[in-house]
Amino acid sequence: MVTSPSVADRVEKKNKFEKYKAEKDGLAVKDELDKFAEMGWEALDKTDLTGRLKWLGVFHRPVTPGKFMLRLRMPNGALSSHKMRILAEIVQCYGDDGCADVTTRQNLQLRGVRLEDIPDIFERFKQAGITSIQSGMDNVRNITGSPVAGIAANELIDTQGLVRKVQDMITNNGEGNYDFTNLPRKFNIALEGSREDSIHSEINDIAFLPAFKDGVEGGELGFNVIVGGFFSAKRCDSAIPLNAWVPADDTVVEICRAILTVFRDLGSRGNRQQTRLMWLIEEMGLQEFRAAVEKQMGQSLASAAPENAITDEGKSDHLGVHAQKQPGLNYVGLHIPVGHFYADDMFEIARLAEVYGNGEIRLTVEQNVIIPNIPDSRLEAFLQEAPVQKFSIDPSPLVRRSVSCTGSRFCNFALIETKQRAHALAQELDALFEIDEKVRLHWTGCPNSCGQPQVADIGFLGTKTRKDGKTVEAVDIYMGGQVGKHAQLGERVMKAVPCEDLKEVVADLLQEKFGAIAK
Ligand code: SRM
Ligand code: SF4
Repeated sequence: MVTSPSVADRVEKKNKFEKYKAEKDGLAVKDELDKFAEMGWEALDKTDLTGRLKWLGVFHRPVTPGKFMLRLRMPNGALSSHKMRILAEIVQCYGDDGCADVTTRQNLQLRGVRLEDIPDIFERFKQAGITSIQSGMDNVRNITGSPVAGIAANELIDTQGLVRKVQDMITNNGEGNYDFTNLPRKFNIALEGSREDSIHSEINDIAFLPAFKDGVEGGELGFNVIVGGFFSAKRCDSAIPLNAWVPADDTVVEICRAILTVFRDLGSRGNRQQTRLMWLIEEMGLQEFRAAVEKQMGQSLASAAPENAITDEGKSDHLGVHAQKQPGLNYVGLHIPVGHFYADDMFEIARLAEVYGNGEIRLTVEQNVIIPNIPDSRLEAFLQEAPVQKFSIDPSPLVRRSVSCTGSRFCNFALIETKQRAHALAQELDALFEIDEKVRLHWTGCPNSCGQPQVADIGFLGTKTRKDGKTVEAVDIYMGGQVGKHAQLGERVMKAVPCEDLKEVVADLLQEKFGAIAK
């Protein structure tokens, strides 16, 4: 148990989530799944149904009663064609209800799932090495890493092994780990291994950015550690430097373990809006927090290399054909409109990965898919394939850069429909304008900001407003989000714009701020 002078005297009334976690740990429902499947969802204890099952990645969707979303874990957004096919088969069982989404944490969520099938699904997962454990509620979310780790020509550190090790430590190799199933709140970790910050690490609770020790180019490679980034309905913040450099070895796993332990033992469990890591860092002060992490690790940390020194400006979206660092091989990024697809699409992606690549598939935080390891000699044939026409490698500019959270179709927090609207608006505006600038559009259905509107050039955050005496769906508009070397969060520039007026409003913004020219 970690202690700290600055938070020792904290007096707080624990929030209601803490009460139910103390009664029964979320992970405990793992042993009750057969019973739950027999009982049926309507007979379940309400807290098990709406709360604890999320510890296993099983999310009841009140918007579609009796149907569940299954959130997986995909370290680095990597999976095999075999896994993709199993996931497609599961989705296919649910007919019109079955579909899937690539998430903003380069992960997959399956939809339409029935509770009675979960024990069988988990058995299949086990055989295939798929896990959904600890992917929701007060747990560490999917750990993100460059989607082109191990294959990018400009890579500095291949993060795949480390991301996997961090996940295995946190989840006990996918079996579930009671050490980290009762954190004060959700937690995000990201490891970037190239000069390009492809996973916008600054919005994570812990992120690792490549850095040469002491800033000496060509010296020992490791990571600078930044901490405390998060979005929430009441407050959004970029991560701040911990002033720590770690080598690219098991020290990464150990510092994650130490920070999680400090957070678990010292983090506030009072007002739920003030329980993310940043609040603890501020309460303790960065120096005391850093010292607590060192104490927990049993070693002192080296000072950070000059901040962000080797991170590039901006970032690519990985769409299109790219030569890999392995001579003669290419990766190809396919655009999945707002990340939404169906069983048939998933089967096709699995087939393409096997026929043209080596069966590997990667997912991006822009909600797209990458097929790596395609030989030069097979590229032409690959590009002629029907799914590559459907999931274009070079979509129109705004469609290409639209990202969206789930929205009201499946999410009960949503104040607006997002995915269809995001895609339709981008299509309409692409038809009207020539746009040279790379304008990234991010949509999110409520202030939780799952669609990250604050990292976008133009961000849309769902709300409601009154128009002509009626309540209508609307958005607050954010602008100025930057990713990469000069990462900064966008700011709200307009409030409660009715969605029905958006086409004109965004058309003006595109012309005034991004040089769009009417066709
Ligand atoms: Fe999220 C809750 C969807 C990324 C901040 N998020 C939810 C829930 C689970 C709410 C619910 O139970 O319905 C949403 C499930 C809807 C559904 O059916 O899909 C949901 N969040 C998503 C996804 C699927 C959006 C997407 O379409 O891609 C993303 C899943 C990522 C994953 O694979 O694990 C997703 N959520 C994010 C991100 C972005 C990120 O991580 O880069 C954020 C902001 C970053 C952060 O967390 O600091 C985010 N989600 C939240 C929050 C606000 C957290 C807070 O501290 O207040 C909530 C609400 C909560 O936790 O109380 C939330
Ligand atoms: Fe749901 Fe809101 Fe997250 Fe969108 S931002 S998925 S509406 S919780």
